[in-house]
Amino acid sequence: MEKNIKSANEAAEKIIEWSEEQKIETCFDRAQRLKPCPIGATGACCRICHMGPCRLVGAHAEEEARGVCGATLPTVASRNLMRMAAAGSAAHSDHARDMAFTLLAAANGEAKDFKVKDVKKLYRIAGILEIEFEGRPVNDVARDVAMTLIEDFRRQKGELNYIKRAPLKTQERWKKWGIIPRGVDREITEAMHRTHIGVDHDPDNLLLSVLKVSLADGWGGSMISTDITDILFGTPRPVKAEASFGIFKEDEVNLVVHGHEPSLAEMIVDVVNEPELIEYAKSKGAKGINLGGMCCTANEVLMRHGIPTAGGFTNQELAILTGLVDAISVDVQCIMPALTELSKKFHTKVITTSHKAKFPGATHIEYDEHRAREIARKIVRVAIDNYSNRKTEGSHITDKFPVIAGFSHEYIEYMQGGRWRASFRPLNDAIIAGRIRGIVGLAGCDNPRIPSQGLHRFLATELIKDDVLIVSTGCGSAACGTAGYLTPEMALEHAGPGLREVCEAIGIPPILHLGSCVDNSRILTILAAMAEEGGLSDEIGGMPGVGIAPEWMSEKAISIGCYLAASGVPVIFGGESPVEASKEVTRIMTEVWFERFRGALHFEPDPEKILHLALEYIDKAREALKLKKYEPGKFGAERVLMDMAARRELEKAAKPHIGIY
Ligand code: NFS
Repeated sequence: MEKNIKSANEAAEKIIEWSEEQKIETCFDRAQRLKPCPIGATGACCRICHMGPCRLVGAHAEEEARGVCGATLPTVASRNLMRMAAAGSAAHSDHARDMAFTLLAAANGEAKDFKVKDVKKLYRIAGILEIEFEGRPVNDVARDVAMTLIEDFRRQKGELNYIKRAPLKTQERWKKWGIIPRGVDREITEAMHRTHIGVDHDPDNLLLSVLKVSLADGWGGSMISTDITDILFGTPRPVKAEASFGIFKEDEVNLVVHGHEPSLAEMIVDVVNEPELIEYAKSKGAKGINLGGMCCTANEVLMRHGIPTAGGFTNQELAILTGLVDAISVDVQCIMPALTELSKKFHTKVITTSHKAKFPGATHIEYDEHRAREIARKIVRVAIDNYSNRKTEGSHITDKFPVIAGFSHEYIEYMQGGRWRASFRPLNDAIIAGRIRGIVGLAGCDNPRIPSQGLHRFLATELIKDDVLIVSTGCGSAACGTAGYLTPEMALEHAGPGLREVCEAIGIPPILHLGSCVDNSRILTILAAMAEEGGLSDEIGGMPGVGIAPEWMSEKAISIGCYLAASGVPVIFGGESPVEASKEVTRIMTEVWFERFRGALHFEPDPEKILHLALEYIDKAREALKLKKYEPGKFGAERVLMDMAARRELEKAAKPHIGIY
């Protein structure tokens, strides 16, 4: 009998097998037991009022099927999508709001444990926001930046501050179709209003509003969060770290930070090195304190401090199953409620820290940025105190892989020319020359309904083989990291010859880890910079770039997919479509959106087809831009060692001012 693989990650699979032997249930078992409702899964179930739920199936299963109020299938499917996008936008934006208030409190001297770490980034953002910064005290500038960005949440009329960061042509498209967000909160409220019974029933109009509420995330919440996090904790630069379950240490206190908001985690990173706490750990018999991360909080502290990651969404229960985690401190989003029940079978303490996210059975230590250090210490002490309760049971796994992370927009710019000539010219030129075929943003969750992390791995290897540079975020990065893909060696072994040359010349991996899911905003600013640099498209639309979220599951992923589509990026999601039931909605999201915005949102369960569609989009964009036809293996069919002669040859072939070669 063929083995039923639940995770494509070998270490994860070993733990899952162990849990099966122990008869301990995980999300993988529940995913197999609970089949998705075929009506709800395709967007045909309306449950927004109490005349229903109306299930639009049966004799009138086509587009004309109606609920009790008369709402048609396209209306119902687009309303369902809108609620997902609104929730996703709200999640990222509420996170961003907390970051903005933390910056404000730090600037006012009220959150004494935090201060502006990256003054250069603060000035850069102040410049974008047209805030005077020269000669002013840093905290005054920080206060003005925080207040200006806080305005983005509550503004009633006008435009989000960052809309102007998009290329003009992209902005014009938004203007033409009326989807420029005014204020984040207003768009989310309006999305909820429009989807109330008896309001908006025109699928096209509803779907435009899906784009609007999602743009409020991409060019609002997420971008604000990325910028403020960089300002407070530093803009990432490449760091070396490790990934997978082997990061846990048998003889040290293992504390995991899990969730999304980085302020508390930053403070924990700081306090675990305090001599008193290390001494305290030693007094309990441990050799030290070992901090690891999970999901996007992991990505935040990995990008800035090289804190190792145990992986993404589907790895969280498995971390507890190692038996080595003394405490897991969670903040918000993507935290499985199953953790508390599971932790009872082990010694792990689950610590909740946000008033927004409480779990029955967890220890609650509420985070307050005004007392961040004190609270961080308290959490570390809980983990230390629990070390002696560690039992021997658990699936102890030693697998771990090196990871290079930390590719911010700023660093990518810097690596292409150094301090004085930083630009996107070399990247654009490498694409123009066909050395790099295109760019794919590989993002989104991992999912227990398929052999989890497998699609990320398949697409990552296939795309780089085809000379496609990958930028990854969120659990896409975690899936690549825990498979050992986030290293420069990956380019030597798996990348196509053109991409390999570029990677070798700069010394970068072919998969660039950009950060957490809110850092998908870095993809927007990178694409905007590439448009501004010239030689490719003069807007985000039309670039040889595609977004892929092969294992998505969260509402945040829908919001991300939609803001990328509205910005001009064709996006392909894996799995079955949540609007599958309506052909009209599917048509609007693919054909109509592409016509208007040069972006689209597809759902495609077949991984081979995802790959094919992505490459087709890239090649068509190259053709429309009149770039050289991509020829596989054209560049350096044999492995080229980049000696000076080779560099000169390359420089001749490309434009003379190329900096990275
Ligand atoms: Ni993104 Fe990050 Fe992961 Fe999915 Fe959840 S952790 S914010 S939503 S599961 S990628």
